[in-house]
Amino acid sequence: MTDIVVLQGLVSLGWDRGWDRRWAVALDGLSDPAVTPARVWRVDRGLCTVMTATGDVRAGFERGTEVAVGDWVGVVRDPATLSRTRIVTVLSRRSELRRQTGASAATSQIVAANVDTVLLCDAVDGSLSSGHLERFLALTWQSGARPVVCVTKSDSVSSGQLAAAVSAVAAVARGVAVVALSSKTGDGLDQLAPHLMEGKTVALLGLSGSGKSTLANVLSVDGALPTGTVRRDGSGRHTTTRREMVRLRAGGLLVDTPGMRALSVLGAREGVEDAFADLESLAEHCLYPKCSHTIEPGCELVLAVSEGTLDPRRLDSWVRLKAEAVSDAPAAARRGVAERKTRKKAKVSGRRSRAAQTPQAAQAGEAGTDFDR
Ligand SMILES: Nc1nc2c(ncn2[C@@H]2O[C@H](COP(=O)(O)OP(=O)(O)OP(=O)(O)O)[C@@H](O)[C@H]2O)c(=O)[nH]1
Ligand SMILES: [Mg+2]
Ligand SMILES: [Zn+2]
Repeated sequence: MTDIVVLQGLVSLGWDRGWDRRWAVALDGLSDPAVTPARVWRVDRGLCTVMTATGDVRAGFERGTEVAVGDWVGVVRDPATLSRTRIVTVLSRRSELRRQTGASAATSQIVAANVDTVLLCDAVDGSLSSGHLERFLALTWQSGARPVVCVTKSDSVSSGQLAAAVSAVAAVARGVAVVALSSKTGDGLDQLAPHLMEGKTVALLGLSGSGKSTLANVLSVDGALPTGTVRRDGSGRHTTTRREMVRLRAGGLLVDTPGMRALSVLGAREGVEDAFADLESLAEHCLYPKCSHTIEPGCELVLAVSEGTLDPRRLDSWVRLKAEAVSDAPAAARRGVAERKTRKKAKVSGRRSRAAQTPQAAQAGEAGTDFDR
C-alpha cells in the first residue's frame, strides 16, 4: 500500500494535514518505525477498538493509561503474537471533554477527546433548563472544543413556539451559534455542514431523550445507533449506554454519548468564564477589586440588573458557578454523594422488601443529581 493511500486514510479520521503536523511530529519523536497512528473508536474494559489507516482492530492498553474515544494513539503489533495490538502512547489531546464523577477535581472522566465542535442538544419539547445549558456550555468551553446549541425536534412545535425557544436559548448561550433542527424532517440540518466535513470531529451532548442518537443516525453513514422513546414529561430513557464514534456521510466523525444530567463544573473555571464572557467583561469595569458583584452599591453588574439590561438569574448563575468551579468539595457534589448513598440504601431495602420500583424512580437513580437550581 502506498504512503499516500495510508495518509488519506488517516486524514479521513482527522489526522493532521497542512501546516499543523503536531501529531505526526510527536509520533516521529518516538523514533520507532513499528509504532503506527490509530484513532480510538470505542473503549470497553481494558480494551478498545481503534481505526487505523487500513481498518479497525482491537487494541489493549496498560492499566492506568487514560484512553478516551477520539484519542489519537500510537499502536504496535505485539512481536510475540503478531496478532495482538497494543497502545504504546496517547498523543497530546487538542481538546478534552471531561465530566466530574466524584466530589474532588481529581475524579473525572474523559467523555471524548480531540473534538472540534460539541453539538449541545436541547429538545424544544424537552426539559433542558437554562441552568443545565449553562453547565453544558461551561464544560464545552473548558474542553477546548466550540459549542453549537441544537434546538432539536423543531417539527414538534409551532413556528412561534420554536422562535421563542430559540431566543430563550440564545439569551443563555451568548456568542454561540444556535441551530433549530429536526432529524425527522431534515429541517435545519444544512446549518451543521461546516462542522461535519472530512477531518472534523463533533460530539453530541445533552439530556437523555434530546434526540442525539436520532441525529447521529441521520448524519451517519450507516445509521445503526439504537434510539429510544421519551416519557410524557419529555425525559428520555437512557437508551445510549456507551460512547461511540461513527463516520458521517459528510466525511467527518461524530461521537454519540449517553444522556447526562448531573454535571458539575468543578475544575472548569476558564470554561465558566468563557460561558459568561459578557459578565466577565462587565466585571472588569467594576469599581471594587474584590467585588462579590452581588450587593455592592455602584457595582457594574448590580447596576446592570437594576437598569434591566442584565437578567438577575444570569448574574446569580455566574456567581454560583464560578464559586463551584474552584471549590474543593462543592455542595452540589456532596449532595450527589449523599443522594447516591440514599439511593443505594433504598435499593437494598427495596430488594429486601421485594417492593416493585417504578420506572420513574429507577430513572432518577440513573440520572443522578439534578444540579438545576
Ligand atoms: N418529533 C421528533 N422526534 C424526535 C426527533 N429526534 C428524535 N426524536 C425522538 O426522540 C426520542 C429520543 O431520541 P434519541 O435519539 O434516542 O435520544 P438520545 O438523546 O439519544 O437519548 P439517550 O440515548 O437516552 O441519551 C425518540 O423517540 C426519537 O424518535 C425529531 O427531530 N423530531
Ligand atoms: Mg442516544
Ligand atoms: Zn462588582
